[in-house]
Amino acid sequence: MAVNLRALYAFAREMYPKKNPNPIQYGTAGFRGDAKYLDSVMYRMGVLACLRSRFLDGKVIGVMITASHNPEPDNGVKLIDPQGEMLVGSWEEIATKLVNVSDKELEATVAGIIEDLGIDIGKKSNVYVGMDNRYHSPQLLKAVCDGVLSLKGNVKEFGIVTTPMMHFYVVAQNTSKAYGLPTEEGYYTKLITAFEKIRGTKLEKGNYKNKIVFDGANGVGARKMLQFLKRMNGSLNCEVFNKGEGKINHECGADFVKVQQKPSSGLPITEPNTRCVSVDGDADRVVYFFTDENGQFNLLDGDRIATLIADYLMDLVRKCGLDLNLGIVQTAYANGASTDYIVQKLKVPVACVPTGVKHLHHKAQEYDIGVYFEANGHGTIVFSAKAKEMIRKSAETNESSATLLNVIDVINETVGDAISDMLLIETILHSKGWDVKDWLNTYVDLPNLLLKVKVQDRNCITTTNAERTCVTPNGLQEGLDKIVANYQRGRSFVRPSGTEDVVRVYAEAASREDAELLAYEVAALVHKLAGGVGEVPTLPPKHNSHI
Ligand code: 16G
Ligand code: ZN
Repeated sequence: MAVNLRALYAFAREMYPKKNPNPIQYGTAGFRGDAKYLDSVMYRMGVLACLRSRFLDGKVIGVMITASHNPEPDNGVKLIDPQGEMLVGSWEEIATKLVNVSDKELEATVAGIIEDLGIDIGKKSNVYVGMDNRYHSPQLLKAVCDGVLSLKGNVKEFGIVTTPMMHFYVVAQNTSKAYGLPTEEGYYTKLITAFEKIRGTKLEKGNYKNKIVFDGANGVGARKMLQFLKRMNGSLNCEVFNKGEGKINHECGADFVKVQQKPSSGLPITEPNTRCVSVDGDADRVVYFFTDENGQFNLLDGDRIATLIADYLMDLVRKCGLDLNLGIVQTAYANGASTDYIVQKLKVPVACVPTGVKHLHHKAQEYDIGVYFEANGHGTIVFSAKAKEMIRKSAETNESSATLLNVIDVINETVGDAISDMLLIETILHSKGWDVKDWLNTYVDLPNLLLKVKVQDRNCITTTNAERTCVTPNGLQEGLDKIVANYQRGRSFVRPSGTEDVVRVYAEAASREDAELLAYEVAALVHKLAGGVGEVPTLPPKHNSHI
């Protein structure tokens, strides 16, 4: 099949001219930015997805249009590799190059990619595309489709979906449906069937009450949760709020709750200790929270979720009598108390990797059962092929193994999935007869704070040791070590953000006051040594903690 690359330029010039004069980079979560500049980015990502599929013998490549927890008017795009993983690093560079060339250079750049990688342009190409519910998403989706079509690839539109649903479809199709059916019904059916089998008919146990409040962040997760509930026949008593009447992620959702450490607005909670769950705009992150009878807000974040799941799975694996190793993967943002709990109480191996799902996912695949979560609530569990096979065999005779098989089916192993994670957490709390307080009582979080520092060029900060040690600029790590040494249980690190033009500062210490002082001392040091822009960060007089 001859593909006329000339058409690429004509299309680009007429329909999707490049408007953004500033270079953009394929970061930890793809391209993100103001939607008004993204038409040409989407078109070119359609082109790239089509090439990638051809490069991989026609395997399905996914394209998800979303800016996750960012507010509007942002939007974004990321590519999904055949096994449901994030786009491989070497193609991130190609993506960055392709998006930044001028319209005129497009044809030659694509020709160069085809030649360099020896892509057979006559091969089949299959691309799946989905989007979140931002108002500009449909127009951007059309641009992606046109990109695929301009190289004569096949494109299938899935409309409004969560990010993890898109990952699910890609894997389902590429595994010849062994993972599930690559349809919306296939996704619901797999998760709900497994969830209801484990839950049985006794819906309440011990302290566990079948009542949960769901904050949908005015994003796609709310719509999909309502679809789940329609099909669940009351097995989960869940009320959905922030269904889309307000702005996406605005004063609600998992990121707001985690960063601001307060409940989302729009939730009519009257009863203290009500179990609340918040997802982000594209429903790949989840955190729990509740306000107790003293009005105290309590957060159960990704670290809590990881420890709860690991504890439950270890117990289940023991009952199965199977020799399977389980490990937990965290990032530097994990609360020090959670890491202590994992090492001392759970006695499970724990690894620390750089921020971003791809790093966690790959590390987790080194275990038979790998549990990975970022503190922000992004994570899942992966089971090796060997583990699945052993569990499947054992399930013929062992009831715990049969339960574990269903647990695997509740989990969306392809990527963090807020709704699937929530169904698993509900399963575990139900099985333990726990409510949120029992869960919170497992350990006490160290007070912590996250700050942003604006600098001229955030890339002047480079790190090693899973982002826990600064390499450049000179003297920053030494200075940071000196400051930290003055604080009891003090820990701090700095890293350039992968999604915003800022440097992030994390600090934790034995008391809230100390965590705040430490964070501001480190932020001031970063400002001084890394070319800070504007005012030196200083602790606000009223100890207003969350910036
Ligand atoms: C992206 C990452 C998320 C990470 C966040 C950090 C994926 C799919 N998403 O949203 O895992 O926590 O970036 O943002 O990898 P930052 O670099 O701005 O701190
Ligand atoms: Zn997200």
